[in-house]
Amino acid sequence: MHPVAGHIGVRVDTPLGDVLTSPDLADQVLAATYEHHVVIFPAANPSPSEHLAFAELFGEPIPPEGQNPRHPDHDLVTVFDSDGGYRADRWHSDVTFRSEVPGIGILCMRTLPAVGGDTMFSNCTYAYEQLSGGMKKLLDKRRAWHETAVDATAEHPVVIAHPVTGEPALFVNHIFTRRIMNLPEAESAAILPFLLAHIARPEFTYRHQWQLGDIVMWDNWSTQHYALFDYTERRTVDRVTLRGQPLEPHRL
Ligand SMILES: O=C(O)CCC(=O)C(=O)O
Ligand SMILES: [Fe+2]
Repeated sequence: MHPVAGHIGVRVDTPLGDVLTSPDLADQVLAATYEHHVVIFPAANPSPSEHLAFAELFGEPIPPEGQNPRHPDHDLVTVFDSDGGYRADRWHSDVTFRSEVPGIGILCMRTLPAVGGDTMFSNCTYAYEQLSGGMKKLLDKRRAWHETAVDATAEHPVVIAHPVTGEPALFVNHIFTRRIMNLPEAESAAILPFLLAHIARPEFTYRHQWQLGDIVMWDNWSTQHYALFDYTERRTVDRVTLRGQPLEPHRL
């Protein structure tokens, strides 16, 4: 495994087919996902069935949210197509507007613009670690309200304890988090933008420049991502998302 940035991400050169047939390798990939937050298989180029089979090594794929288009042959594969107006160019974790937050996301690059269309990932465990003791104290026991345009809502701790590693992670994001509920509104309005800017600090991130067929797998509890919209040609990615669970607070 080769680190791709100082604080997040590893590249794996083992062929995806080997992982599909070796439970030991699959265990190592899952452990790497929790340790390094993002795992990349360059130009793996799986068929949609292989993409799904790879995801099933690590958990239970869940159907796309109602508003998202599905693969014509595979109900559990979401297709994000720039021609359909799809963009995700703000920092977020996926589906935080549900109380059960998906644990892992696995993307495959299918149609690549000649330039642009990178995706950035940020390590929200490291981002939390880098806050001052005073700020950590202020965030202790805080809860935040998450919402989508289509009116799905959920409440989560501002700092979660990762369900597998137990590590703390900052868990507020630009797309879905509306406010910190148990702070006066003016204080929430001051603190939340700071936290969102903090998570986006370049030192906490890895920027993936895609090749066709790349697989990128991320821990959706400890990271956020941002798909740059800086291209004009068509871009499509397939995503499989794994079932998660409600998130518990980190305790100082
Ligand atoms: O298009 C991308 O690179 C990432 C899109 C995204 O936000 C996602 O797949 O969850
Ligand atoms: Fe996303």
